Amino acid sequence: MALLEIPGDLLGAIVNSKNVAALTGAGVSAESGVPTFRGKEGLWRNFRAEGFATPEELATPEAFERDPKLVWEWYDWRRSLIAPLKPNPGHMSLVGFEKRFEQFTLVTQNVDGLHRLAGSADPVEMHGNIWYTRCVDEGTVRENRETPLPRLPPLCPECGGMVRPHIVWFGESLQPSILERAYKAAEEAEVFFIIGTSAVVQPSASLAGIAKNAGAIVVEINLESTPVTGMVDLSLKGPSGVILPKLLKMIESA
Ligand code: BV8
Repeated sequence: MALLEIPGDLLGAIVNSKNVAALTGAGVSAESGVPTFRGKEGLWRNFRAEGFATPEELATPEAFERDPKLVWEWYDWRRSLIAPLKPNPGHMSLVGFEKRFEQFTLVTQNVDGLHRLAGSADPVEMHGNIWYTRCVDEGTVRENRETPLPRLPPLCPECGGMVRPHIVWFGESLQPSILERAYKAAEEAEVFFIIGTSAVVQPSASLAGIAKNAGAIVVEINLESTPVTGMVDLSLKGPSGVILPKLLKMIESA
């Protein structure tokens, strides 16, 4: 297969790295059929919810407070959409990275669970996981893969109270332990990959800059340029499901 245009010295540095990290966004799941957020056929556009100017407003605690059933309808719709989908070669290649590099940390903004399904051992799920619910009163987190959900909003099997998606909404802080793992990975990486993300959501988008400032080689894989493209050492334009397998092959055969 035709390989990628990577300067020899950069490829050498990647091959010889011991500590590598990657941040993924919705673009990595796009080739599995999961709609991205901000693309033309993005999730934000395709869910018409009266009373909400943009679906992005749905991903907030205020929306849930105001209309938990509507917010759950959006998540139930997305869960049913994602349930039959499978990891793509991009997800599988990142499992290959995990096996190839001595220390590899996968940080993801994606909530679809496809990295785990592909076999990634312990992805840092910055924004939570759509297959988990959290009891609003007790805080208990449970896995729930029912699609469609029998009742909206679903109730806690323990206390009968309401449960919410175990997802980080806009305006909500990320779990400190999750943030710590992500910052540590960015600070310690010799090579930091930023793959399939529009790099606009904080604090995830700041990880590439943290890695760069700590001396890492930063590599972006995306269909288009993003706010971080200007500062990366290498920008590989194209679908991650095509580029990542080629990159892994080059690294393994170097
Ligand atoms: C927080 C959950 C502290 C819902 C999501 C500075 C500091 C702190 C906060 C902020 C700040 N500035 C702004 C904020 C507020 C906010 C924020 O970042 N707003 C943005 C919009 C400006 N951040 C927060 O609120 C965060 N909380 O910081 O806590 C705090 C506390 C209180 C008050 C203030 C601060 C919480 C952020 C979490 C939000 N939750 N989702 C849900 O998912 O159901 S974010 C949402 O966007 C998704 O989770 C998604 O993961 C994330 C990022 O989107 P992408 O993954 O990048 O997807 P997108 O569609 O945008 O782009 C796809 C990309 O892939 C494109 O570039 C495309 O070209 C590319 N692509 C497509 N196909 C392919 C491909 N690439 C390769 N191959 C392909 N085949």
